[in-house]
Amino acid sequence: MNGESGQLRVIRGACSHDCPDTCIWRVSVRDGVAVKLVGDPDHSFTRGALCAKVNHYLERVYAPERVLYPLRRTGPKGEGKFERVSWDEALTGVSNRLKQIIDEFGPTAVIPYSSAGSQGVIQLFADRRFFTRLGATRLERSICGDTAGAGLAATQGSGVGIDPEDIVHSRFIILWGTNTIVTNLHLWPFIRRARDRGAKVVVIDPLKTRTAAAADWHIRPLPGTDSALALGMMHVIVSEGLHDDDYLRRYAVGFEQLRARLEEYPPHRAAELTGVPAEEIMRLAREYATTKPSLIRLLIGLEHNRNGAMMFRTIACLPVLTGAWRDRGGGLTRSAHAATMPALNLRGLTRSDLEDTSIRSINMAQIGAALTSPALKPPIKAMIVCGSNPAVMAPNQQLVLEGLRREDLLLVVHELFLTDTARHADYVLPATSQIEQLDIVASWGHFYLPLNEPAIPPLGEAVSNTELFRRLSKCMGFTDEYLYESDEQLIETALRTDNTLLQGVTLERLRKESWLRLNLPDDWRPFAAGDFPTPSGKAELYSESLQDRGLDPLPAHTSRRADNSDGGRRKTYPLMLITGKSLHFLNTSYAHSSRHRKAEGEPALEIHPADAEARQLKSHDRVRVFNERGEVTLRCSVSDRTRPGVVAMPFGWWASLSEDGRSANSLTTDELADWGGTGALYDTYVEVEGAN
Ligand SMILES: Nc1nc2c(c(=O)[nH]1)N[C@H]1C(S)=C(S)[C@@H](COP(=O)(O)OP(=O)(O)OC[C@H]3O[C@@H](n4cnc5c(=O)[nH]c(N)nc54)[C@H](O)[C@@H]3O)O[C@H]1N2
Ligand SMILES: Nc1nc2c(c(=O)[nH]1)N[C@H]1C(S)=C(S)[C@@H](COP(=O)(O)OP(=O)(O)OC[C@H]3O[C@@H](n4cnc5c(=O)[nH]c(N)nc54)[C@H](O)[C@@H]3O)O[C@H]1N2
Ligand SMILES: [Mo]
Repeated sequence: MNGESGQLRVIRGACSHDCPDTCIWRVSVRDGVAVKLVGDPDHSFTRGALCAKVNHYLERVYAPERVLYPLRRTGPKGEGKFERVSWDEALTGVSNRLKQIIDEFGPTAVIPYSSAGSQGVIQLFADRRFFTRLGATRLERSICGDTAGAGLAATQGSGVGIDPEDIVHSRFIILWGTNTIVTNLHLWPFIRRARDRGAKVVVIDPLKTRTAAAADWHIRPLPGTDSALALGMMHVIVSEGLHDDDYLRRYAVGFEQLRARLEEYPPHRAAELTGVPAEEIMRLAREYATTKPSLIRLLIGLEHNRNGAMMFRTIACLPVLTGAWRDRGGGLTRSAHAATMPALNLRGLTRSDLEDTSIRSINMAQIGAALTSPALKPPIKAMIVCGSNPAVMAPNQQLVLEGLRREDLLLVVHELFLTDTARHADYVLPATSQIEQLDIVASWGHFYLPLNEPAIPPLGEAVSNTELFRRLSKCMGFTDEYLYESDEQLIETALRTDNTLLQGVTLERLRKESWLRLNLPDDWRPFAAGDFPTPSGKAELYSESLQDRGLDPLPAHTSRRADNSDGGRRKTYPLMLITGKSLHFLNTSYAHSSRHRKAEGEPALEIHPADAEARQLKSHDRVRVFNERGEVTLRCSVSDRTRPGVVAMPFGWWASLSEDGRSANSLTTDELADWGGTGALYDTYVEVEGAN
């Protein structure tokens, strides 16, 4: 890998962070040391620019605090005291404990906990074969995207939308519950190009985010009321005859039933439910239906609600009603994964054919309850974490920490840094960064597939996720060949598919060309002529499958927030709390780095002047934010960045580095959304008072 001494070599790769943009990069290496990492200027999506985080990626790689050797705990759980041990000692220690636990409680006393720390295809799924072989409790990894996808699928059969780059053809763009400039930065130049050609950009978000501030029009519904907003729009569209009769007749079912349902949502009722004036709803409906092409861009924000799936399902009816799918740049777009993931041979990669689906599964948003519940039989006695930081990212944080502090729990964490989760581990095992490992990265924000070649050898004794599970398999004495496939073999397996999207895409070709555009026609309109992969083959405005599952077959406003029907919580804790993503962090990653913390500034509770006044609070006051799950103390910032009844604080700050050892997720609920399995994190109520 090292070239001749002193020679500069450029190695191509791609970011593996859990972000839609999947930037393609070039790493300059001299004598085995990466000296520069820049965005690939030849890539039409990345265009040579990275982001506020990855601009400093080499600082992350070479950070003095990186975990480079296996560590064994020496102090109480959570204290973060460790001694260096050899890989042999660590693996023997882990496998001996695992074997004892399995002997006593059976393999389901073991649970994996992994998420998209690396979303490279082989690293992301690296743990699946091992835990299937073990027969461990299955983890429902649905914290991000599953409810959004399931909601869209109820209407259109899948989460597929148009190529995000086609947004340049759009003339009316709704960024609905997504903060593009912060979370999906590389899409913004495409939106700007559309705007230069006359497009109007609308943001629908309770908060005045950076994106909302940069838009032409900001609409601010109460959180969780977006179904009512969409139904109000549909009422106007249908009553004014702005719908596409021909498209509906050919490609949709249930228009008559929907029309009847819309009677319940005249603009004045939608206004009452959403807090958006009726005139604004009417204007939005008319402009949306009459400006073509019109596009709705969704991402994640909306799904973290108890009615998250229903909101996606309802919004997906809009482009069907107006026939927006007919136009290039029209329709809806959310996650490219909806098309690319089914194209990959994930069954072969994960060996899901070997999975015993009768084994219990636990939702990752409810890991706190799982680790602390006395009723769970067998209890969870071992958890192996890889590519996730549940101590900070999972809701109901105090319960999660209580679980992680259990002395009888074997906790193994494979990490680059001593995160809050790793601090509780019995063994911390060192993980490679993206420039030290091989992978292909399937993006959820565009349709290019990059190969990431390792640019430098692993630092210290770090190993990739795939290598970790090969080592664990060996020390458990497993002899099955499929547990020992090399990274190259795993990539080849993932690409072994007949799917047209991946036709001609091979590891060999990727090695030559570095990244490939997937085989989509230049002008790709997935639902221009129907072809919805629903049971009826049409867009389902009325869904029999939802009805069969005991759910409302029609779009509806199902939020319980606006009234007191959910146990009166609203009375005790009257403010809704949103805890969204931060510009300088990537979820909880980078939140320990002083550069990024400084850039992010001290975290603050955003509160509207009316709510602040009622509590005699002013900007910079220290406040206590609390509910039945916990409390967080921080400064407040009084402004109209939020709306009355809604407060916001950033997610991502580590509890161990926060006042009182608590951060945003100490307050969030671990209830799940209506369907799809995602945590309803943003469906959280709090009260705020001055703190001394
Ligand atoms: N810089 C940065 N980029 C990231 C990430 C990061 O941590 N930092 N994380 C990555 C990940 S994993 C993801 S999933 C994506 C998420 O990307 P986004 O979905 O864009 O981000 P969120 O912050 O979760 O939510 C977006 C917006 O939804 C709004 N929102 C919340 N509830 C409602 C509601 O009921 N109605 C409406 N209309 N709006 C609502 C919030 O106010 C917020 O501004 O970002 C990715 N990109
Ligand atoms: N309150 C609140 N909570 C949220 C959200 C929110 O908006 N608000 N968002 C939710 C969403 S959408 C998501 S996706 C989750 C994200 O939650 P997580 O998926 O847990 O993401 P991170 O918190 O960044 O943790 C990823 C960890 O993986 C490590 N890592 C990175 N690369 C590798 C690797 O190659 N190998 C290994 N072994 N480790 C690696 C990183 O150092 C990091 O500590 O959080 C969810 N939680
Ligand atoms: Mo996410």
